[in-house]
Amino acid sequence: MIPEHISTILNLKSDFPILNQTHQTGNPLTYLDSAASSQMPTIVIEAVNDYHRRYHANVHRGIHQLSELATEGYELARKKVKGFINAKSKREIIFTKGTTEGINLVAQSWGRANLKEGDVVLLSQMEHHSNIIPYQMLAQEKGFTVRFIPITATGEIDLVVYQQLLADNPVKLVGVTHCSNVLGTINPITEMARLAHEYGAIIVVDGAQSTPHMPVDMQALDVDFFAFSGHKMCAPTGVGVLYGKQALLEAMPPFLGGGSMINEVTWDGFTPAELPAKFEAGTPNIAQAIGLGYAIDYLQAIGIENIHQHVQTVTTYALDQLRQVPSIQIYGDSPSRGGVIAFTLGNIHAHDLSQALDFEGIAVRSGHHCAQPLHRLLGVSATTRASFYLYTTSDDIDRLVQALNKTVQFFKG
Ligand code: 7TS
Repeated sequence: MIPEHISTILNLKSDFPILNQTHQTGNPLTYLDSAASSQMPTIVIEAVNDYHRRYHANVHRGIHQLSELATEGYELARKKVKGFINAKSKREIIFTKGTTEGINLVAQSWGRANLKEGDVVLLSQMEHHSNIIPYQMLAQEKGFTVRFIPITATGEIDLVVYQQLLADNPVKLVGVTHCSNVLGTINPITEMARLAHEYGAIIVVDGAQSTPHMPVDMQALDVDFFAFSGHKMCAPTGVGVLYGKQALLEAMPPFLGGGSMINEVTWDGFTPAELPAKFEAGTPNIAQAIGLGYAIDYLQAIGIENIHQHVQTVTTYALDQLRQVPSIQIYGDSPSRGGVIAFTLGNIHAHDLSQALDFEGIAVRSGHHCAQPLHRLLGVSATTRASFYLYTTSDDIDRLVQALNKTVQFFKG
């Protein structure tokens, strides 16, 4: 069972209005799809509403009261992000639409300026499509090679082979996820960054699944770029962050062109604005960024270490319980793992399984989870994934396990 003190610290369902409703089946809603999108606490929903009701206006443009309030709110959110990830400066915090846009920004800006034929971009076999395709797209144009670091039988990055690949190839960029959205593996980023730098490469980290769950400290990790999404950490969709070391961002060309990202424009050309405006062309997602700031307040009030501990405990409990379900196969067995568990159940198709779970009021995700090459490597076309967050309780896990047992019986009969 989950130790009493943990479930008492994080008994947070009442903060999340969406979780306090009944599923159309009449069962309680059991939300186990937080790795896709987490839910928002009242404080975030209210903050976004408050912006819409009281100070909706464009930022960095007007000298009227509403615009100034909106600018203050937006820039305060940037300050909160800076503190949350321990960046050195607010200039290193670029608001994006999400992780996908952040990685595309790095590929299209840093990559376009620095990668050429003969170079190697080194990714891992457990990457989400958003950390593969931006480099494949650019490679088609520039002629560099994309290689993949293999993973071990337990679903971990093979550090020996990683070092070998760095030594044997002209690697310019390492792109790796901090936490796999399928296997749950938490990768040793500090060590990987140290090795990348030793061999003269930069490292770009996909923090979509780690930032909501554990302390991410840019100084301790010493990574060059780090991207994450608001909607997986109690904030709305449509906002994310790209952190980049200031010197790198300063040397990079803009990604998108338009309003706000310039110093001066003439018929003949333009000069880009200072950071971070250089990378924030057009009207940003203001309400969403303000919501992200409040989500950070909420996570910090609970304590990111407490959240990490809670999710670890829930995940360990879930693994113990799930392993007892007949014919289950769980993918990923790293001792260092986050709150996602992907599995198959005999030869029941993943989509049928999630449909059966939905009939019980349980929300999980089925499919390849935007990691098709990884699924091919695992020898399956689809898995079912349960994922947990700060509001997940042992009751949620018990309902999942009960429903899985029922499904096994149903398909047997
Ligand atoms: N990287 C990882 C590791 C992810 O899990 C996701 C989203 C992304 C990048 C992309 O984030 P976005 O906010 O730009 O879309 N992953 C998932 C998932 O696992 N299920 O739905 C979305």
